[in-house]
Amino acid sequence: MKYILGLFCLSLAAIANFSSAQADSLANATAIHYQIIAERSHKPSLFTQGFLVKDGNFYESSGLYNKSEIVSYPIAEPQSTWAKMSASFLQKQHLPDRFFAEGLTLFNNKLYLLTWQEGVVFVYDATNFSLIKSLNYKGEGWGLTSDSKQLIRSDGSAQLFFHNPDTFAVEKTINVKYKQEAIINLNELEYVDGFIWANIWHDNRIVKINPATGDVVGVLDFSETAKNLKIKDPESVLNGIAYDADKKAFWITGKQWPKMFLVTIEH
Ligand SMILES: [Ca+2]
Repeated sequence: MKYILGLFCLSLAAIANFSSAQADSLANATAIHYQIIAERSHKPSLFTQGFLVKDGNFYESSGLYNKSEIVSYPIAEPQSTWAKMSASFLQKQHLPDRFFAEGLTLFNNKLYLLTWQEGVVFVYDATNFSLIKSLNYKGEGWGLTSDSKQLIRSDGSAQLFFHNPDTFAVEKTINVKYKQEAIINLNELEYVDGFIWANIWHDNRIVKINPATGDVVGVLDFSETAKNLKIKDPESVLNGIAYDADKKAFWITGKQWPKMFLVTIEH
């Protein structure tokens, strides 16, 4: 028992060292300065996996087996509190119980939804959330975004996969790094003005990535705001970056977070 406990402690220490090694490798990256200009409620039952904005509405996917769904709702804060927010979902679609919803993106008025380990991407009509088709892929699904030509997927590693939107075949991959050190655990994604933004799983930082090289060009540290939420569940991590083109700002939230924040980048 002692031996097993020792091994357990050792592996915990290894994990801690590994993540602090990554923390250190990003510590010297250029800090992205930002300002929180607004906040609003976020429904804490949503285990946020994909998050985006289009034409005044949020589109969000929520994970976990038996509970996975995609929803849309207006950016304008409802008069009622989040507790009544389910009434104000514009559209909602549940997944079959055996699928764990992951990253979500919009391409040609279609919503593409990854699944975690099921190897299936679902394609929905963005207007009414009806299922158009499903496609298969190999590997895990974590985050998803689009540069208007290809769909870009993360799988929890330092690699990003560029998929053909019609066939979902992988056409290109890049390795995300800062000064040659791999940046792993890339999760929710957002493509904005020629750069990919990715939040790091179990970390409160968001990296800005050059999609041509995979180089991290800046780091946005959201730790202070995340810690102020005083969330108890260790899995309720920051996960959700949605660019609001009208406001030229990012909405940032997390899994089961009670709030989301509107953030402008200072140049
Ligand atoms: Ca996103």
